[in-house]
Amino acid sequence: MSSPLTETEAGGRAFAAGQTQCPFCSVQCKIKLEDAPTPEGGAALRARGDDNAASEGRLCVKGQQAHQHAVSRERLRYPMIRREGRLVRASWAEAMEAAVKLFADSSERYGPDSVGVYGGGSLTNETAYLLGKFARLALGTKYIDYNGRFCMSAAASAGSKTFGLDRGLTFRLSDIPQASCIVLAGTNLAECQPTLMPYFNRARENGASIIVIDPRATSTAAASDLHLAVRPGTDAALAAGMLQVLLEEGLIDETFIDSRTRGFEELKQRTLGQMPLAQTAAFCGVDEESIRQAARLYGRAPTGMILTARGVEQQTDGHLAVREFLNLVLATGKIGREGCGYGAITGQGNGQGGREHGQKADQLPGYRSITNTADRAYIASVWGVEPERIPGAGVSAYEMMERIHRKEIRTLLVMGSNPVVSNPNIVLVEESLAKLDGLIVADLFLSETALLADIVLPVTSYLENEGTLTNLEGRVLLREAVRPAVGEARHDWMILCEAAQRLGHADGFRFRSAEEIFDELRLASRGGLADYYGITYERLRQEEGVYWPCGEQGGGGGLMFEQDFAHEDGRAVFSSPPQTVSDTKAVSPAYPLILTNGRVLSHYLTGVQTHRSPVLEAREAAAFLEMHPFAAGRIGVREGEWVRIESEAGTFYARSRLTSKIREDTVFAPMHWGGAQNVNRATLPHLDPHCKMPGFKTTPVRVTSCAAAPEEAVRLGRSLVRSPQGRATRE
Ligand SMILES: Nc1nc2c(c(=O)[nH]1)N[C@H]1C(S)=C(S)[C@@H](COP(=O)(O)OP(=O)(O)OC[C@H]3O[C@@H](n4cnc5c(=O)[nH]c(N)nc54)[C@H](O)[C@@H]3O)O[C@H]1N2
Ligand SMILES: Nc1nc2c(c(=O)[nH]1)N[C@H]1C(S)=C(S)[C@@H](COP(=O)(O)OP(=O)(O)OC[C@H]3O[C@@H](n4cnc5c(=O)[nH]c(N)nc54)[C@H](O)[C@@H]3O)O[C@H]1N2
Ligand code: SF4
Ligand SMILES: [Mo]
Repeated sequence: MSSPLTETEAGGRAFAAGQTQCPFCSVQCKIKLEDAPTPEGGAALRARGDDNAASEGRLCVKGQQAHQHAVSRERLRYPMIRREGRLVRASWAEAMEAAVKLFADSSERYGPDSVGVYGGGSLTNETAYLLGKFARLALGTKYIDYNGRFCMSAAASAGSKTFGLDRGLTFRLSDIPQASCIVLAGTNLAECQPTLMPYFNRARENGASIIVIDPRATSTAAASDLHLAVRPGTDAALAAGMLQVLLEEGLIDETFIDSRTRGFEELKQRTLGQMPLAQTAAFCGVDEESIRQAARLYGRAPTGMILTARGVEQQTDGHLAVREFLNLVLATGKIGREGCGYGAITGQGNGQGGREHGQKADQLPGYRSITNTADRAYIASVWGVEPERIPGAGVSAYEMMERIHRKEIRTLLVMGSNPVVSNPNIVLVEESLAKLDGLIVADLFLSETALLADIVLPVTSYLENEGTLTNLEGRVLLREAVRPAVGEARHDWMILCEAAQRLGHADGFRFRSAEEIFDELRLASRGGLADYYGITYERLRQEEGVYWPCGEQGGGGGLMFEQDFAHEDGRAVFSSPPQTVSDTKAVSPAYPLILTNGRVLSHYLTGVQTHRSPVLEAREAAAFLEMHPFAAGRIGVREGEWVRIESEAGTFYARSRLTSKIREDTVFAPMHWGGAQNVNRATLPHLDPHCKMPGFKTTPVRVTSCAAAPEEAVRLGRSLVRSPQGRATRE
């Protein structure tokens, strides 16, 4: 097996300057990395945007600084094993032997399903594919899921049910300027995919109206024509209200509905019996006229797009809320032609590819289903095993934590995620991880989760690891390595191959390069919904990425559903669920405010990477709580002081930030901090029944000033809570 070049082999310094790709969000901006002399005569790295079809040469502040974490001294350089309570240096042979022993012992004593695997959307397609294969064949467990459950599951399940297929954007980025009306619901593009903003600005210059639906007047809303400051968790009702207006005012496309869809009559009946628009408006906390105006702008526009992101989707009714927006797309026939379509704005760098090739509990490569007999038989034939060898469906990411809590899962491998910060209901998750017989974490850093591990495996970063990633528009991109591995770090896929061999499953895991894995993935995805068969490394090197589906016949066009949808009869499906208001969202005298959460420009997810970049960390160094000055005034909270935020699930701390850009009944915290500043200490474990997405974005809370004891908050913010077994802690 080939191994990555070590620093010594490469002369202890960088390879020649090269082209890479930002490790953060789903745009996957291309980067030219250069050695640049510093004024002091030293050498540093400089990142410049590299021209390409998606980002058009732009980079945001995170992309400009991404290499800072990759070259950080805090990178893990060697494996570690916990001995007498402390993580100490070990050789790869020792660490792998110990990891495999944990898997094997667990499996022997409690059965193969006592081992769990937890992946992530930053992993390359090759690693994500191999992780699924590793779980099913080498470990023989049904329990695998990944952090994308918290990210894409609502939109993905809604897209699959409505169109028969889920690909983030159903159009090309370059189509955006052609749209005459764009609805941005629960997305803060300006901070989360900043390099895409020029596409929307161009649409506006062409006369498009932009409608933003968000409880906060975000920087995205600042660039809009109409902002609906919706009460968190009420988007489904809002979209249903917009449909009511479209029907009342005859702004629907009957030809499209007749020829290309199913289920409109039921939806029409539901809508007739729906609550009056004034009541919807009151429920959503916006005025009736704005709902009418939004519906008219979208309905009357000759072309239009609707995009949703986590604000709409991370709800206990996220699946249905997205489907209500999709009803609008279908009812107006705004899909399958230029300037039209729906987009679920994928989040992570490989949030798209990471959800296609088998690291999801119910999924096999190529978007195949693990419960479908033909799909199982096909993948079994590619893997050279009997279909019975492939276990059945497992459970979602948070449900794995519950099973760990119940001691059904005893050993867990985490690759590319920091679940002890990113899951909802962290109090339970901490207890769960402390109960494990074995926790093995493969990461770049000692993340909050790695700190709890029994075995820590150092992996290569985006600068060092070659592979493909699929961006938010379904464009597969090849990211080549530009630097040697740091210390003894290994590629994720190599770790999986070696573990499989040590578990006695060398067959099927004898890969010598990422490209060899990709070639097997191509075959495994062949004929599936996400078909990569026609994509090769050679093609990816020559073209600026290739769109899937791309089968034997080529394909690879970016605009979807021009003729047919992906359901067997070629039609898209309306949904008409009865209107319900989930009581988990209700505030009460004890918890009178609604806590929502999200992102800021300079940090990425749980912050493991961006907190290690000095430039990014300098921009935001602590969690904050955005609050309306009136709400703050009522409870005596002053600007900049520490506040305690409590829900039924738990408590976290943040510094208050007073702003009239947020609804009075809502507070907002970023998700980028762990420890006592982790917003997920307060989020609740309620899951959407359709897709198991947690209701991250709507939690009833109370806020109190803790000006009297700010040290408590600061101290807790910097250290992790010691677990019952005295596992690890960060000093
Ligand atoms: N800078 C930065 N960029 C990122 C990331 C990051 O961590 N940092 N993460 C990446 C990832 S993985 C993802 S998933 C994406 C996320 O991208 P987004 O979904 O755009 O990000 P969020 O900030 O989580 O949420 C978006 C907006 O939803 C609003 N919101 C909250 N509750 C509601 C609601 O009930 N209804 C509506 N309509 N809106 C609501 C919030 O106020 C927020 O402005 O970003 C990607 N890009
Ligand atoms: N309250 C609240 N919670 C949320 C959200 C929210 O909006 N609100 N958003 C949710 C969403 S959308 C997401 S995507 C999740 C993300 O949640 P996490 O999965 O916890 O996100 P990251 O912080 O990206 O953690 C990734 C870890 O993998 C490591 N890593 C990076 N690249 C690699 C690699 O190539 N290989 C390996 N082995 N490791 C690597 C990083 O160092 C880091 O420790 O959080 C979810 N949690
Ligand atoms: S974070 Fe996203 S928008 Fe910013 S440079 Fe990276 S890929 Fe591009
Ligand atoms: Mo995400």
